[in-house]
Amino acid sequence: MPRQYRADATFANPVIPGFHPDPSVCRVGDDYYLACSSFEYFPGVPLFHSRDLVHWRQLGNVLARPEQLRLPASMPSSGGIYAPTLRHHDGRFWLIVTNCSEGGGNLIVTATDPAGPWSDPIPVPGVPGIDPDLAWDEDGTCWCTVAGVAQVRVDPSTGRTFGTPHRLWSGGPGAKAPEAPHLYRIGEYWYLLIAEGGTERGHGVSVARGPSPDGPFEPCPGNPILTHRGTDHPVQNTGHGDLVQAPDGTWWIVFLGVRPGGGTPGWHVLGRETFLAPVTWKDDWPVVGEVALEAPAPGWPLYPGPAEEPRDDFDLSALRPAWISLRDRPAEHHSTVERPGWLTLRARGGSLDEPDVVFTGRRQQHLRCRTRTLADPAQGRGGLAVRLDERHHYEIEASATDVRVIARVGSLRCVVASRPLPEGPVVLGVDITEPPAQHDPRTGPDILSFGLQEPDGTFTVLATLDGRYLSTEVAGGFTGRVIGLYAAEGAVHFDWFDHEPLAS
Ligand code: 6LW
Repeated sequence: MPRQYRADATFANPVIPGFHPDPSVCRVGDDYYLACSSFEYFPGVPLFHSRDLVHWRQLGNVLARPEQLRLPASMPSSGGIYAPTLRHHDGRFWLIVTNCSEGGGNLIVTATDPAGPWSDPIPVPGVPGIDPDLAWDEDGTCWCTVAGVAQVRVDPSTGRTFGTPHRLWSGGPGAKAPEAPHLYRIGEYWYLLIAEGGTERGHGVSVARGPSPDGPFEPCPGNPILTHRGTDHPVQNTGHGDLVQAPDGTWWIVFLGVRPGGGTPGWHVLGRETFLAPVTWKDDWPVVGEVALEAPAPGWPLYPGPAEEPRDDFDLSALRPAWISLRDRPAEHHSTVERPGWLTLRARGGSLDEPDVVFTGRRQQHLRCRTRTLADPAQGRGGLAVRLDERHHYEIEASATDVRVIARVGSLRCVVASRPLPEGPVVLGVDITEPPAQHDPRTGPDILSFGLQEPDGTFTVLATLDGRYLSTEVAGGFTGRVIGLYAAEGAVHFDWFDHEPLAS
């Protein structure tokens, strides 16, 4: 049931929290669909649905079959799948995306139902570079525009390109990394929206317009139309946007941003998240409204968001769409049917330091949260991990004989605590909380307390670790934290996984 709109209603940003960068959005009737980057994780390209641009529910993942997405085992983190563009044209959904791993390149997939199945990929070898966009003109010609910014005509049903890519307007003088182009016909003009300044603190969105899809383009005098560079706004790195019009005629932009925490220089740990801001028009140029963590709601009814179940009981024959694994998910290593009601992870050798460890998890979506899992390590060794990449992760690991907390930061790896394990399955956990208040500009963004549940139900913390080392500012790259389960040796069974936000 739609809720009534109230004049004082607000919505919370980010609208899709956690590592969900490079959002691309389209609307079909009253329904919005949005896709994001997924990098080294499988399945790739999470796809969301909304009725109000504010509440999003994940419908599935676009690249969900091994035939659609093969990521090499040796590929380091932050390789893989970058920056999709999602469009609806001629009764079909079209998604173009770059696989940055070896042998990858740009590819197009299509579907009539965005929940899938999506087609096998159509390679587009004539389009070099990242951040491809698709736009159709009135004659049905399809234009593909990529970072740089360059453009070439393409037949999206075959991947064939016509001619060689030619350069278009590429942002303001001196700004680095013109990327994330999106091309739209709006009223009289063709608009070319791009990101510039790099995906870090200098990030922004700029726009130009012209008479036809290939220009010539004149830049907006108000560029950048969105940036938080040089401000103390709690949302930083704002850029990589995509415009969408609501059925009531209002305009909106989805874009990525980060929420740095702690002292200076600030560390963001959830990766780049998806935010929403209103857009108005002045002299036929888009003007982006305020980006607020608690923003005035749009003037239409807000729909109730999807109910967040704190517990996943692993009671389905497959993992739910929010679960992502590293590079692939072969059934012999990940199963919810081998021991029904449990997730069985079977190691293929290696620890979380390896790029292809058997690990499956969910993006950390709350700045403060609690996670627990019931693990049975009788036949192996594994546990609960908070992973930024293969060189930056903390975990609590159980074997048949002991439990230990391990920290890996850069090239340092260390067992920071250990304890013998009494017999039987064990509840492992991590609480991610506020660091103790100190007048110290070096205070980190959060602390992670790893421990286990005693037979009497109390939780014993074995080690508390500084969260800054699992941040993008320390680790580098394009992803964010993923909290999940892994097997380093043999088979480890997990009965359930509880994950819930904690009040700040
Ligand atoms: C993406 C580029 C960017 O391809 O980061 O912020 C890159 N923008 O447009 C990876 O997400």
